[in-house]
Amino acid sequence: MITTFQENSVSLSDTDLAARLAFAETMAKAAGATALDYFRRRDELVIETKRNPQDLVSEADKKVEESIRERIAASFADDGVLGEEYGMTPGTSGLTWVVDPIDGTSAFLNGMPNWCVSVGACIDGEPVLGVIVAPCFDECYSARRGGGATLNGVPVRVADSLDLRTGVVGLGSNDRVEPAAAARIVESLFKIGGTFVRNGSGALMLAYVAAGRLVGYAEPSMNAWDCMAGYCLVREAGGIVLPFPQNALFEPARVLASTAGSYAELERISAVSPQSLARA
Ligand code: LIP
Repeated sequence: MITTFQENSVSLSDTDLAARLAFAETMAKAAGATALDYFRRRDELVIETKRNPQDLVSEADKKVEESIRERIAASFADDGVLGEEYGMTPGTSGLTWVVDPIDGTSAFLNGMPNWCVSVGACIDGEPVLGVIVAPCFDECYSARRGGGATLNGVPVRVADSLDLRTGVVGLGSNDRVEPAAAARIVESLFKIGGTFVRNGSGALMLAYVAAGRLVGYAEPSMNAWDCMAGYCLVREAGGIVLPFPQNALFEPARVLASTAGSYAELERISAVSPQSLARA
């Protein structure tokens, strides 16, 4: 069955998306190799801070995003691109790539392996492609809408047999969230007998939800480039996600993803008031 996603009077067929997925996998793996080279030379990197001393960026982030943008421009010049380091470049094809060149920058710059290259793509704000490459683990998570999700080419599915008491939840938070609100999420999870991990890469933890390693992921305020690839992966692996605001890819928003069985409870546990957001 040929599925066509109508958007902005431009239709992208299954075949179109499959071609972009193959391109995205090659591109993300090449970007991952570049990032890994920087990772091995990280002591040479000039590190800058953004919003605060925990919000870091280096030449590696910028050069990897530049390499991704060059490849997209060479192959799909009419596509739009939204990247963490260089913002929005509008396109006319109806598809926008949503890219975090190095997600888990803090882990990366502190010499830890839990970082990844996250390449998503949206049509009308809806994720239709997702590739997450974790070079230190030699893992490539990949999905397109309607095509299922894979890890290194092997199909994956969310952990339907687990719940918040038997599985592990990924949590994220940062300076945009009132500390007490973030702590309440942890407290609520512990109170029901759950537990959590936070590895600093929301994209990689969303990939872990798709692969059945985490039962869910929640973060009160996260950027589109951190979550769009992971959202496509989780949906295609049989999970549920909280849709990202379609016309507000520039603004951080609440992110939630899990198995169908745990979604309602994780939504309740991880809810925070609007007053506890946007501190920065
Ligand atoms: C990170 C996100 C993570 C969030 C961190 C940071 P970065 O992205 O993946 O979910 O909690 O504060 O924003 O900055 O490493 O690309």
